[in-house]
Amino acid sequence: MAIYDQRHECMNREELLQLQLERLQATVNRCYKNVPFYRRRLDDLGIEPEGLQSLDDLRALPFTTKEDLRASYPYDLVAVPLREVVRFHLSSGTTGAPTVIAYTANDLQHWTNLVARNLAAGEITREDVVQIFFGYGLFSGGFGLHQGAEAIGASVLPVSEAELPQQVKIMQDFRSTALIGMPSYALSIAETMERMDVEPNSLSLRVGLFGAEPWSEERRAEIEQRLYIRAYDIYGLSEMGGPGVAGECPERCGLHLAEDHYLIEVLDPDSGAPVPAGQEGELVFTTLSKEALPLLRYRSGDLASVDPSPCPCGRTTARMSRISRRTDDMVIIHGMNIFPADVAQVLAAFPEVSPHFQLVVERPGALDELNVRVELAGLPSDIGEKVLRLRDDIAARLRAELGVDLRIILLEPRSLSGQGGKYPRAVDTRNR
Ligand code: DLL
Repeated sequence: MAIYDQRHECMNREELLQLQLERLQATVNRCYKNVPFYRRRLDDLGIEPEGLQSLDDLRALPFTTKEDLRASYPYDLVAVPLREVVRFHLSSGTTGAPTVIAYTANDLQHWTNLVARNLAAGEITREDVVQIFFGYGLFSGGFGLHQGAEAIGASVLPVSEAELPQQVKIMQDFRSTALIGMPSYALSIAETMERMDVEPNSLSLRVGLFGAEPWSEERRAEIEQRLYIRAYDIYGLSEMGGPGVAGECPERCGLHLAEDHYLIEVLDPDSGAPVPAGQEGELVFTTLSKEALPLLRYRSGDLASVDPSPCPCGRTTARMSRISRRTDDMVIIHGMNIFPADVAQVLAAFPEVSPHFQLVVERPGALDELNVRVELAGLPSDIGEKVLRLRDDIAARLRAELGVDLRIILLEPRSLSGQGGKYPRAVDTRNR
């Protein structure tokens, strides 16, 4: 099976560590020189970039958080003059406080190559007809995978988020061999095919690369059985440029991390101390090659373990496990990342409801659904009419703010808060 970038994916580990150190030094220098936010942070800690002499010195550097990125919207963390920036994407978060990703021409080139590595590891070749149903737009998924697939030389169909029957028709007409998108969407396509009486073996599908939301081995098995493909996991996050951070190889024993472009720490989310090798912790990323948006020790909120042992496929890069869960209550639905804090902000404008609510994500049929269970502050006297109007008002405001469809379920006063406030802010039943 082809390895896209043999030199970097199969590097001797000592050579890799040396490359990481050199790139880390350059990155910290760039941050210090060009980003006032980082200069202040490093000055406050008395850290001089020249003092960074080993990879262990990374631990003295400050963390960067999602809040830091939001606070710097739109350009405050950009480390190059704007004329050097050739592309922006926005995180798929809410409309209220998005985070910006900026790319120079070199950043785009690296990004393309990293995604191409994942595609080659997932068996995609220039013979493939690749149907991409990630969204093309501010979300990094569509463009990111598109560029990588073109670099491989595959024939690319940028179908984006078309209606499901159209996806099926294109699969038939163009004999798509590879599907790329969100795993939940792949299952929706499978269900649509069944409804349209299209047999998977009448198609040419062979392989699929899926990511951008949590999924499980059970979900993988279901996708493989219903679409007659081999399914691979790909991982990334906007703050690191989008997809291309890690991807599975045919051994499917973890996702190979692009360690020559990202320095990965696995830390205890509470203490911030490294966890023992092989144990689960929060993935914390430092960019090593980014020009437009270098980030130091970015707290991803994703929990996984990392295994640095060599893989039978020949790649020497460490492998991360599937993301098991997150440190916060972010839920991902239809590719949108929803934070309970943003929901709370919208609900705060409604005096009729208490601050207690719960996000429940389910998959009752073909599509994932988001239910927001909201506790009423008290019971209005003319309860029927008022409650219906309130429910519709809240739903409309949340839909506009979060950019996803959802249903509001109003609960009697104290049905959540009565439990001593000990209830999860988000419940995701999709992967159970
Ligand atoms: O989802 C980038 C991406 C696009 C990755 C296409 C893969 C394919 P964001 O919208 O910023 O970026 O969401 C990033 O999604 O922190 C994880 O919590 C979650 N996530 C991404 N890939 C996976 C995966 C893109 N394979 C957030 N498994 C991350 C589980 C994933 N969770």
